[in-house]
Amino acid sequence: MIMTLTEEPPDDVPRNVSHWVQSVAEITKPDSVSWCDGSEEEFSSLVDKMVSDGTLIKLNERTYPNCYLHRSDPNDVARSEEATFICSRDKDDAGPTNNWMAPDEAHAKLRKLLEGCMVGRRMYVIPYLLGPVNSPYSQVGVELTDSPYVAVSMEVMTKVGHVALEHLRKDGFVKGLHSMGTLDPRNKYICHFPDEKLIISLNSNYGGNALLGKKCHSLRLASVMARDEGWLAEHMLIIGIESPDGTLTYVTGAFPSASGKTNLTMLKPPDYMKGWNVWAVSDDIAWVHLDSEGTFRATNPESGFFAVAPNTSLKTNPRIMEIVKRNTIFTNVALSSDQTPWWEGMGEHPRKLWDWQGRVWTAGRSPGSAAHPNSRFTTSIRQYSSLSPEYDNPNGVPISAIIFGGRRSELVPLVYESFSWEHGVLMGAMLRVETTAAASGEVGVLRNDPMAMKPFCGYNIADYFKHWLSFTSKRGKLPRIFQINPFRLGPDGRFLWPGYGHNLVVLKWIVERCRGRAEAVETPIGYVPTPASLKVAAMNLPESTISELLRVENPAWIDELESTRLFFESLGDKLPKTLQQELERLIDRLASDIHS
Ligand code: OXD
Ligand code: MN
Repeated sequence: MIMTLTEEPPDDVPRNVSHWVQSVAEITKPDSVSWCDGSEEEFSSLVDKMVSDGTLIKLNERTYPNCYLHRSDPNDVARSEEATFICSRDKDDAGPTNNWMAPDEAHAKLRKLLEGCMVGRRMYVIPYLLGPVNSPYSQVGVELTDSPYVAVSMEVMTKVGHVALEHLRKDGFVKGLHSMGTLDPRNKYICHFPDEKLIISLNSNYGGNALLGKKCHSLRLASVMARDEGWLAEHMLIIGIESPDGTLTYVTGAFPSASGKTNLTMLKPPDYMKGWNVWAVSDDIAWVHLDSEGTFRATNPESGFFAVAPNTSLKTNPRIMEIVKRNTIFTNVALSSDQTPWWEGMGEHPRKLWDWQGRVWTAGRSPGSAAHPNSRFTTSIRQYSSLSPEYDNPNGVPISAIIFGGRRSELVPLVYESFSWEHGVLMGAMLRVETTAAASGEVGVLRNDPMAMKPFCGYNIADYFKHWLSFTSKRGKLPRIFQINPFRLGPDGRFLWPGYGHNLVVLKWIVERCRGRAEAVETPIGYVPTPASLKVAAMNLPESTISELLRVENPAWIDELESTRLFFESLGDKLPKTLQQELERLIDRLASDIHS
């Protein structure tokens, strides 16, 4: 029985919200409408209902209390970039890296698909708040969905109910309409209407396509608002790095999907780094505003983790392994006979296993992996013991550095720092990384993913670069900019750097650069650490490995910049001149270094 869901809007619902809900219901024709209040009772009753109709499988209550497994449609397992559209009035505003559809055309097409799509279903109304309570930076959205799985996931990932309605009275809200429809991949659309602050998503039930507060609102629509209002909505983690003297240095980091952002956010310091710690503020998204003093301040719009399961283990991320053992929804992981979840990279696999589609799976005999490579867990950030006490700060945390990263088996050194903000913007703009399973499509191919925002920037990427560059003219204390690459391979095809907890050595160098303490050598691409400044003695890494990790190979960089040049050319006339000049300068530095 769903006790807390009512057919009538609660008293605190403003009329503009109830009118919109009614107008959507007239088109989609759900059997009933339920207003979500985000309470525990509501969560439990939704979960119970899904367990009884098979949408969720209850996991072992003794070892995984209050945990559930959801198996998605096998054709609906990742973000669908090919079905994602920016419906700006002007095509040029969507730019060359987005799919565009004219708003009228999109409305007409979607209207047909929406007609009666919720018949026989309940429509959930989910008012949600993104960001800290009482923060000038927070935003409200209302998602309408016919998926109870989306409803409970939104209750983990955002703040649902009264708290959102309270904020809504002060500011406007983003409208999000989602229907699983028939899950027909040929009619899948994730459409964003920046001028109407509206998202319509049809025929998918996968996280990034369906939890509209996440990529659709917090990044695609928010990036447009950020451009117009002078702030940044970024695909970035936020962490506070505590050094032994108790000082906290906050940094943000942009890495493409499934490239270790969650692991870095939850880094557990290695034994040889006593007194250091990493406090999590966000593992995926950062909203960064300039305050009246000119400090960049970052908040996390989200309230949960929606992270990739495979390769998460006690070795790679011991801190998350603690928290996914309770109150967690798993999607597309494998299941053992004692009802516990399993995925590749977790450790030895149990004798009997069902794969992510519920089929019996035997290692060495069954095809493919037991868990889907993009299987996920959804869990509340509140469960995390190293959550920064500043997570809730309505003013956010002050940012000293911005880090770019991603998988590069060659070329990019372990860490280096830009010469200036403009050079750092170039570093982000030319980010080219190996693709992962988070989006549908080929895995492991190099693609340009500027600032890790290629799939998430809601407007013309060239204008986005211009927006980044505009911060030099503001009265701001610009953060330093770095790039890191823990994924460089040696000649034997193995990772040169041990990664995971050891990445704190790299973060320490960054912190010390921010404090003007760590040494670096000037190379054509930027400041690279001296081997001594990395102080890796305790890690017993041979000196030759360290030099390999820090090596800057000029001819290979010149080749890389050729592909940057082609990428920039593909962006057309809007590419800011400053960025072009930065690129030419970098090429000149590399060329003259070769010839000197
Ligand atoms: C995510 C993604 O789910 O980036 O965070 O795809
Ligand atoms: Mn992400």
